Amino acid sequence: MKIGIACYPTYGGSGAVATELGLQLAERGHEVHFISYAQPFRLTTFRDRVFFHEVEVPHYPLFEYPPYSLALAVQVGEVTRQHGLDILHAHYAIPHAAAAWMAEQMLLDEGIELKVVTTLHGTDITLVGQDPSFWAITRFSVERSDGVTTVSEYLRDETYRAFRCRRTDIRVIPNFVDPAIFDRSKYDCHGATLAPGGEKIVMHISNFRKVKRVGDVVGAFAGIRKSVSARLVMVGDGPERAYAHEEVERYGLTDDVVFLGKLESVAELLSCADLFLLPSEQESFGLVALEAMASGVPVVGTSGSGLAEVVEDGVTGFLHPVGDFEAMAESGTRLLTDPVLWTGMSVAGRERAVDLFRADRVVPQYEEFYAEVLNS
Ligand code: GMT
Repeated sequence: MKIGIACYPTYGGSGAVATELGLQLAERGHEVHFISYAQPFRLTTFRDRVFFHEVEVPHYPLFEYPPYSLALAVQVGEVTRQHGLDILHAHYAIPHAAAAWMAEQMLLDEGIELKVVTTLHGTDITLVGQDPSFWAITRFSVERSDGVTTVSEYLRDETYRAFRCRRTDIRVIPNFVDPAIFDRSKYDCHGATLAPGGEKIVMHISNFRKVKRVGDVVGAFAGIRKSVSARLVMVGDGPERAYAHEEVERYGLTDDVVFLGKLESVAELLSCADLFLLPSEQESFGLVALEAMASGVPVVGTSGSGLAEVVEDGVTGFLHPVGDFEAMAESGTRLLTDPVLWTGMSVAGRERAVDLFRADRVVPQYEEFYAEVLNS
């Protein structure tokens, strides 16, 4: 198949999933065309059958808000005409699904049929899409997609609830991981640098948005630190980073916490971790928790959203209600002080990641879905 992928190129779950999916599809013999305003950050080297098409938005004094969605729709049309795309896979509804619909309509006028598959990732449905400025267009573009997937059952149900989508039959296809990359035995751990005194390494990786509740990461770590010699490694950056620093100072933990900023070497870093904390308000899936599990790192996080479909509570980690960082501290302390419990959860996490979420189990589900949509 010839597949176009419209996605965000930046750090963040949807861009990472879109890029990894495209690369996996190319390895399986498909021709893949990424369409975005910059080269996707995980697309670093030349790959056979993989192409990148940049969307350029001209600057014009009248444009206080440059119309990216229009330029994207035009570029999707252009790539379809030039390369004969069969499918355009839009990742994250806003604005990709709407731009894809515009491109589809323009092409139809020329007698060219392009099918659109939209994958909803999370905040496009649970936060941004529900803003009154975007609700109607999100609902419209979801309903007008030829096929729609969500990364969890939680997100599918949330889409039906929040958007009252009646015409749409949503398929759940979970996120995936490459177990050969997320494998702690593969890397020389930087533990000696991150925790020079041999302390346990507690890790958090995110885009530091409000929904991640980085204050609870620090709160849970403060609880763990009372009885465990440990260091907190914070990876990523975003609007709540300054608040996280303030919390670290407030707890008097400045010497025990290191902020590494944005780094791409997530697999390498996870290979040093003893515990992963993800206390988010909600996660439609929690890709980074899956990557931690594949790396043999038990996860302590929140119940009540898609994370519960990834982390098996009591088996591969512990889940607690949102905001209960004291319970998270207790679970984290248990894990870090009981080697038998830790090993059991580390092994179970790796097994669950490989059995249920390995790339070569999940990617064929997209191929089957594309085929269904093309034949519909
Ligand atoms: O908030 C983020 O972490 C970024 C966001 C995105 O779309 O870039 O992530 C969402 O998509 C990821 C990939 O499908 C999921 O693993 C995350 O759970 C989801 N984030 C939230 O639901 C908050």
